[in-house]
Amino acid sequence: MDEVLISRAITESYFKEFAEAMDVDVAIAGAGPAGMTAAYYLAKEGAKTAVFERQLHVGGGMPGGGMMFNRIVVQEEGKQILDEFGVRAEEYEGGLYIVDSLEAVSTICSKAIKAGARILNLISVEDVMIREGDVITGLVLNWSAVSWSKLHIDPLTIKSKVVIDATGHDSEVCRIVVRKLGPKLKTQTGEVLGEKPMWAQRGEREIVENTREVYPGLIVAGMAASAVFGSPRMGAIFGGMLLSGKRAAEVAAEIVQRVTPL
Ligand code: 48F
Repeated sequence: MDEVLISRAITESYFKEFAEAMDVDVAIAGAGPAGMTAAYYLAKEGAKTAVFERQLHVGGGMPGGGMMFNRIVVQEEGKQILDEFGVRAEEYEGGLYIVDSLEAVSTICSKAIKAGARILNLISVEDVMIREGDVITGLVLNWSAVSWSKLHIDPLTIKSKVVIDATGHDSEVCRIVVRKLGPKLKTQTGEVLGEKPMWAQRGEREIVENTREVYPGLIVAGMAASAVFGSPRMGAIFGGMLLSGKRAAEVAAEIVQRVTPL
């Protein structure tokens, strides 16, 4: 067995995928439940989709369940998406279902990749790329290890027809846009309004309404959508994240159609 052959297999395969991810229909920042669900629905419909995840692990806040108990709760609408993924959900009471968070994360990730989405972990989105009219046309990426170790190393870029900010509570891509391009988001103030205290029912309702194009070429999904539009957090109920991911895929597909020359 040739060790160098093993190394060559890994690097050649990886860089082929990375090169393909450099020009995509949809680039997604964050492989939490919202980002991976969006990636699944987009890839399933044939959109070239890449997800960039800062951490070693995927799933964002999902594997940790509620306060480290690796269970999550979904309501009926969220369960329908889990049914489609083949994730088991056991009826609890009050219209709620209980789900093993590790089964959910691993299955959604697997479904997204098998549908054709590329998920690249240990890569951080550190900026956006723009063109005339300040339209967002891609992402600026660096290895997470570079920022963690504070190395002074320039990033690389990828091009996309639309970007989805699925970075969770920090809504990092939207905050970068406000910092660099001014308070021009489609919110009341043009800025990130900031997440409100816990109110699960309202948070779950508003997250889907908040999943939209917040800046030309930029959609916001999942907890980032709640944070950007100033909606309440909802804790360890995850139906809204799945529904928001699905909605983000629909909005992204419309934008891809709009900007793709016939
Ligand atoms: O935080 P996260 O799980 O966001 P989500 O998909 O789901 C939120 C829930 O987990 C939970 C909740 C439920 O009620 O409130 O918090 O909206 O996943 C976001 C992912 O984005 C990654 C981060 O590591 C996480 O895995 N991320 C954040 N910033 C960046 C990033 C960045 N700049 N570049 C790449 N990945």
